[in-house]
Amino acid sequence: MNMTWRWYGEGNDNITLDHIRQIPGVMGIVWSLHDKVAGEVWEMERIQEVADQITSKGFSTAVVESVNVHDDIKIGLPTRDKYIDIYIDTIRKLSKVGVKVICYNFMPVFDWTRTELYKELPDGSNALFYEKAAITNHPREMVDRILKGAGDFTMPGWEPERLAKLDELFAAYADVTEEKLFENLKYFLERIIPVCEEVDIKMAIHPDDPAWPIFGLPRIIRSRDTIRRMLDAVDSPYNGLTFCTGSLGTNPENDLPAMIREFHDRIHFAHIRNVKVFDNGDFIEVSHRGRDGSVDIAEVVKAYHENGFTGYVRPDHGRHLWGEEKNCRPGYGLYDRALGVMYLLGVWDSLENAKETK
Ligand code: CS2
Ligand code: MN
Repeated sequence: MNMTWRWYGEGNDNITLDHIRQIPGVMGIVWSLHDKVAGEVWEMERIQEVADQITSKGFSTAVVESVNVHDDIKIGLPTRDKYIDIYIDTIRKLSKVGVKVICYNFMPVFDWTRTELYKELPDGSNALFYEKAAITNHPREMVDRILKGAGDFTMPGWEPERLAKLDELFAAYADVTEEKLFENLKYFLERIIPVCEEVDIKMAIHPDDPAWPIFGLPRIIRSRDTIRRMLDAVDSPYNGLTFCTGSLGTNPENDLPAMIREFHDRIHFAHIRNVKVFDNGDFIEVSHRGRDGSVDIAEVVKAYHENGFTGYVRPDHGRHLWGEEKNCRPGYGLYDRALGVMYLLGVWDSLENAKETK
């Protein structure tokens, strides 16, 4: 288990690399050029600059999250080849600075979706919340609420410029069924995976969050069967997964430890976090501790351990603690994620110790 931490970059994250250095066990930084919108060229100088900042503090640059996929690729428009060429150019450039895994997603229009960013938990902390009944047929309402709640912080997948054209985007996806979206993903993978094999970068698709279709848009990475289908469609170790327990865990029917046991050799990046799912389908993000939510995090770590997992791991989101919501990006405060790192490493180390004393 190779522990990492998502960092939004100098001047774009109140948490510095020097802070992160003090969290025990963190070896790598999960990074990106966060000002780039999907389809834009990534210049080598910019890539090199961030990679140098990261390595100068002793961290690895091995994981990039995300290189976002342009909507034209997801929709399957004729312009998709141009955007796939740009994607390939980025993959090649990233391979020159030690990148080994690229996390991305194939969700139409929205990346993760929530209805509240600062829902108070019984202990007075607050966290991202999803209220099923609040998802109406009017995505505009939800978008406005989320963007307003985030204040000055930019959030990946929530680019205001792109979402300003919501009606056009929805119209463009009108004919994209689940089947069509899957075909478009396959087309994309068939073009990029040979390059990934050549430059030794593994692609790791992030599951849909939440793990069901919303606003009538198809979602294709949300369960054991949909994941199996995607992995089999392009059967290369370079076509792999970001296994996010927070996203897949929104559907209690997903047996996460069983999925890890089945897919471990294709999981290149593990997002580990807990969610508490209510009977009516609402869910809230909670601490990493298993008993605080619906995901048995210790069992999740055990499933990785059993399979000798050597891939990259990060605590995904955290609650906002001790008033930090005023100066952190929603879900990406310092404290709860740092507690998460310690919980995950605590479980891992105890499993390792038990193995040694056997
Ligand atoms: C992340 C996702 O913050 C998060 O929820 O796990 O936004 C993730 O970065 C993207 O889906 C990957 O493309
Ligand atoms: Mn995730």
